Amino acid sequence: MRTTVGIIGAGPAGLLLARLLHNAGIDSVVLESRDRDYVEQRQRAGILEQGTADVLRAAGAGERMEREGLRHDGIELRFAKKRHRVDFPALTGGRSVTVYAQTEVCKDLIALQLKEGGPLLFEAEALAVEGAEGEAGDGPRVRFRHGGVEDVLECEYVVGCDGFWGVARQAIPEEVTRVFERTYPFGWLGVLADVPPSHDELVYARHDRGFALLSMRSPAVSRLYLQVPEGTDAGEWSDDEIWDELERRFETGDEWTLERGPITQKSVTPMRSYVHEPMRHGRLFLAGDAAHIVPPTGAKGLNLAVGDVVTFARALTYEKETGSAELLDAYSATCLRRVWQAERFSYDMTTLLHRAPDATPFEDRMQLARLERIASSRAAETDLAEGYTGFPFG
Ligand code: RFL
Ligand code: PHB
Repeated sequence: MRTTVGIIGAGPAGLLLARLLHNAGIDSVVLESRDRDYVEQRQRAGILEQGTADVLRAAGAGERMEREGLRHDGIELRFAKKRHRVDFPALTGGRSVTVYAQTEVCKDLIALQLKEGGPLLFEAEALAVEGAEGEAGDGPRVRFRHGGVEDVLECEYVVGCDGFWGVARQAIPEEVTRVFERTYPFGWLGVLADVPPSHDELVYARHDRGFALLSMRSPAVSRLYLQVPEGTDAGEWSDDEIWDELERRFETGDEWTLERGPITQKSVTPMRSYVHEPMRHGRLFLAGDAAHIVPPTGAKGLNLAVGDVVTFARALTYEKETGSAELLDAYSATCLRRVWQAERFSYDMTTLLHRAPDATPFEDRMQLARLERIASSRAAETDLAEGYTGFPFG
């Protein structure tokens, strides 16, 4: 098999990249290790930055998002029983975000790819990327296994969109790699519940017992998260215990109440910050979670993946049109500027709202002071709103 761009992974990064390249007249093959159902059902992100929604629309993949996505003009911060709304359009010159689940983005992109794009192979596991440093013609290659048979995909370029546990990154020699990493001593217990969300915007709550988040998948389905100790097993929590704890952490001084409903899914996500530099080695490029991870508190992961593949598609289109590799050569540096801003934002949001197991009373007061600052200073609030609605693509 031979193609211009070999794409490993059919998460949002790989699927959107295939779509962008197709629209630019560049062929690609997508290899995905899991089956279609798994990829379409995996519960993850829920918030699209305005720039991400614009990209999906421009790529011809925004039709259902337009109909079913929910435009959100703000979030609520909850702390010390108080509620503070951050008004995005007022603070950012009109920007907002869209609540539209990653599962739905993937479903839409898969349907388009199968209808009019290049090959998308499910249950095709990439085993290794070889020859990344070679010239076109003698590299790079992806060795993969599909239907029990090993095969080779010959490419001009390979883009590793294979997430944090993928194989693409391993093809970059250690001598040229720098890894920046931080883990957190807590995770998120996430639940999906068949009950209308108890607030019409997302609620981020800081509480002495730990962080809680109220989000949603639709007007009828709530998505809720609780900070739990690192290593917690979701099975340790009964449904009643989850609702009781959510209720405590979302407490307010007014009449607000949390509606309960049947919990249909429960899982724990660990939290990590991670950046792999550089994001390119020869003809191998990394995009999305394959290159960087953020803790989910700022809702940045999916949006960063979109920024990377937009940058790559533009750079390759430029090379095809002009013969100049200038933008491809700038790929890693261009993406990393935005990546580090999102890392900073996600780190700030995480440390602002979570209670570390060894937090001191001084640190508790610092968190409350930071929150009070956001609630009382337009400058501090604008900084949050700009970060949340998204940093510009490079
Ligand atoms: P993905 O989605 O992990 O996709 C990688 C794909 O590669 C496949 N793969 C391979 N295929 C072939 N051969 C191999 N050897 C392979 N190895 C792996 C995998 O099966 C998979 O299909 O990475 P991608 O495309 O970079 O997308 C990144 C996003 O999925 C991720 O950043 C977000 O989900 C993070 N995230 C959030 N991001 C947001 O922007 N907003 C949010 O609100 C948000 N909330 C979240 C989140 C992530 C969460 N979890 C579970 C980590 C909430 C949670 C709870
Ligand atoms: C979600 O709806 O899954 C979600 C929303 C906001 C976040 C993280 C996750 O910050």
